[in-house]
Amino acid sequence: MKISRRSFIALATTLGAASLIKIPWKPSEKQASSRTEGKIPIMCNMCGAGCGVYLVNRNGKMYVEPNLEHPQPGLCARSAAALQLWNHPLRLKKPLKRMGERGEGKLQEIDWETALNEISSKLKEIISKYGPESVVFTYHDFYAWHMPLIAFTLGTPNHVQHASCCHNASTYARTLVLGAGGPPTVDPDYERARYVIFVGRVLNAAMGMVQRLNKAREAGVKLVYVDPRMGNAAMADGEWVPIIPGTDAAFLLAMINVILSEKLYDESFIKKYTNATFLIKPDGTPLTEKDLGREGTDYLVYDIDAKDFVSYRKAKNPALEWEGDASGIRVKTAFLLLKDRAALYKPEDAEKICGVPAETIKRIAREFANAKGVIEDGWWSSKNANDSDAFRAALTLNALVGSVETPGGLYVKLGSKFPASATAATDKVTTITGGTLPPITAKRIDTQKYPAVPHVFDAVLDAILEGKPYPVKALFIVGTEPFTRDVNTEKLKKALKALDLVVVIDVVPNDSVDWADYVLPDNIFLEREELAEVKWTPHAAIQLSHKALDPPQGVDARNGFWAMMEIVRRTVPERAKAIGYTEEYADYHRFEEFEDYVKKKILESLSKAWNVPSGDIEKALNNKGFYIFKLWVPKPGPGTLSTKSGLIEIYSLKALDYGDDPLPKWKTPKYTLPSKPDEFYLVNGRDQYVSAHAAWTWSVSSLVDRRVWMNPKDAGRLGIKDGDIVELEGLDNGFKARARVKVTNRVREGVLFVYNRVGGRFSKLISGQYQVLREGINPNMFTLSWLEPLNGSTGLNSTVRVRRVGA
Ligand SMILES: Nc1nc2c(c(=O)[nH]1)N[C@H]1C(S)=C(S)[C@@H](COP(=O)(O)OP(=O)(O)OC[C@H]3O[C@@H](n4cnc5c(=O)[nH]c(N)nc54)[C@H](O)[C@@H]3O)O[C@H]1N2
Ligand SMILES: Nc1nc2c(c(=O)[nH]1)N[C@H]1C(S)=C(S)[C@@H](COP(=O)(O)OP(=O)(O)OC[C@H]3O[C@@H](n4cnc5c(=O)[nH]c(N)nc54)[C@H](O)[C@@H]3O)O[C@H]1N2
Ligand code: SF4
Ligand SMILES: [Mo]
Repeated sequence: MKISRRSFIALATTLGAASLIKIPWKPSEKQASSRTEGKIPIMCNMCGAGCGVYLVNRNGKMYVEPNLEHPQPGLCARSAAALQLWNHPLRLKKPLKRMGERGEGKLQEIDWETALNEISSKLKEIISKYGPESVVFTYHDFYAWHMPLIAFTLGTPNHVQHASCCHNASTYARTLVLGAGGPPTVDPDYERARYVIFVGRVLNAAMGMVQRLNKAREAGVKLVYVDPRMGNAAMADGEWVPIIPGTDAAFLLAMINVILSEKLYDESFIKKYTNATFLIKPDGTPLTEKDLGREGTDYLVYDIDAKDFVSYRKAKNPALEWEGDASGIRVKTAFLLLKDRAALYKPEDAEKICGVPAETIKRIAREFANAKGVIEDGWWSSKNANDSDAFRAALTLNALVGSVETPGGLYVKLGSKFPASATAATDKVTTITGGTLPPITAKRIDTQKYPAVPHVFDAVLDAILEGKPYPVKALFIVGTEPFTRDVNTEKLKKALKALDLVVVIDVVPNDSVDWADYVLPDNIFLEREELAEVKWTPHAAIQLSHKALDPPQGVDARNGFWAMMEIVRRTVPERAKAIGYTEEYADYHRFEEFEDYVKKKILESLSKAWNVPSGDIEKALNNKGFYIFKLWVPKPGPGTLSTKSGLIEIYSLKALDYGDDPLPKWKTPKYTLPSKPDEFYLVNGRDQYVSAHAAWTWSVSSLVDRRVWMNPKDAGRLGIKDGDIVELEGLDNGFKARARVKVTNRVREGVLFVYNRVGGRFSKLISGQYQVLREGINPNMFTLSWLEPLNGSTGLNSTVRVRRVGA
């Protein structure tokens, strides 16, 4: 009989108490034979970055250390605290079932069989009445790769991630300007960077970024942080530019103004790699060969040498600044249109919007252009529901100074060709297992309302509450926390109340546990194997996170992939069978055979795509935890991009298709702006040790500052002292909450700052010393459903009235 990896490891692990603990521990069978004893390669998941680390066992002590050879080595306080999450006193130990009303947090332990059977019988009922599309899975990093397989096998198109609250604004910008995708697809080449501007971005995650920047530091890189508050990195080195929240686009457009009017741009780069030379008609669309009665549909430019309109692919000397008549059509280059747009943002005018002195804007624009700098392309960008224009302007600036695919500019990541777990085409669904299913006819909910970028959860809430475009009756919340993730808490609560089934899969009691009908305890990343892409590297690489530990004693946690597949199988057995998932896997120990099969299929696909023997890849994954298929090297500029023209589109043709403005502009945020002396912007963000997962660990939880930051001038004016208790009242939703104040110069006047996700927790299951998580505020509770059209990016900043209530 084959000894399962799981049961083998189960013999070896017991409950410990801190991150440095003495416990009997052995690497598993497979691990012991293949690599250095006592060091297991892991993909850290203490935040979504997924860095390479090792779980080390030395002299009976366990700890996490970075895998320095890995293309994305991870080293940060949060990964170091991972073992405290593993043996957390509040870890969910058994499945739970709701006993009271939703929101009451009255839950009772039940066994796995009962939980899975009850959930699936409820699902059967819901599906028979409303169809499988009425079931929605919402999630973040955990099982993100698996989710299409799980959802499509059940028959629903609706797997809706967190992205509208995270990166949809910057992703929309990357799509329009570079034809790229989510945040890891583009990033600065930190190693060679000379001048980096971060807009609302903190060097919070390690991701090898800090190490790479260190090389640039030795060469004298300058770092600029545009942010209403000074994060730890800005305090450590660099220049802090305190800006008024929600005005980044105005600041960046003013930089464009300076660079264009002072001719600081890289003319040959722009001509060669961007569509600045395209001729634009009065209706905003580009002039094509067809417009001139010629054959073909290519976009036209004016060739100075040929003195004629020529396809942009063939022009030898295209004009950048040309305006005139093309067979009776008045045309103007995209570059001139950008100039016209930027003319609306003279530094002196932008200063009035963004609060940054005109002289500072000019200086930074000149420094940036002279150094051929890079502006980071944005990660968490759902701040003011107007942020996509800021990132469009940022990408335009990178293009103007020639910083795309060049040394020290932005890179466009090499894809690893990692296959999808399932793909839904119009004729059928194909899965990684080789199985097929009939097509899913229902359209996903979010993209019907927000067509440009998927994963807009607010559209799911609309469907739950309005039954449109069709009813949603069941929600799976998988490794994500809507209460600290999403906007509009009241709407969220109403929607959760209206559902027929709510299932939460997590490792600790997040707040939505109180609203769940069933809670399923998951494995943490140290307890499961995962094959994944290496995200934060320009190179094409994959990694294997090894299963290193079993859950501590007394914790009956199970792999969420198994739990979801079991629910699917029990609900739609025939569909599960069609993709190769059968009843035998109900035995948890046999499930790893299914996992191994999936892994084998992925490796086969990669081996074929890269023409590398599967065995070579597997050997490297077993020994070092990663495999690099291809290295990125800087070039003089980009190759063919996935934009409509294949060029960097400083004038976005895709935006025209969406009916959007082809050029960036600043728009006023949707929340009520502060206008009285006691009214403030409330902004939030992270720092190095702040994350949802780490906030649960004691070492981080006791470090985190749960106070509201206030500038000394504001505090003095309102008679508020450091440590006083204030009440904040949302200007738009009237929500009230109290917190202590930290008086600090690290936040701009008129702005308050808090860390997100570390305070204002409410689950009844939070007990003992972890009750500190209740202190402070949850900034999401002051927001309404402010969303950008097209991409659904939310506004997680808000505005509040402040009142001192005590010392
Ligand atoms: N430590 C840690 N690291 C993480 C994570 C984590 O939870 N913790 N999560 C990961 C994830 S999912 C993401 S998306 C990334 C996010 O990483 P980042 O994109 O760097 O986001 P934050 O770290 O939240 O920093 C946001 C900054 O924006 C500022 N800000 C707020 N409003 C505005 C505004 O209107 N304009 C400007 N210019 N600035 C503003 C805030 O003050 C804050 O300093 O981090 C990843 N890494
Ligand atoms: N106000 C405000 N709101 C924000 C942000 C902000 O900066 N400010 N940031 C936004 C961004 S960028 C993002 S990405 C989202 C993130 O929002 P979420 O997706 O909610 O955040 P995560 O940090 O990924 O944590 C999610 C949950 O995963 C659980 N968890 C940890 N390990 C495991 C595991 O192994 N398995 C399972 N099943 N669960 C596990 C944690 O207990 C936690 O409840 O929030 C967004 N919302
Ligand atoms: S940044 Fe830190 S917490 Fe996030 S994955 Fe990397 S090592 Fe882990
Ligand atoms: Mo995020």
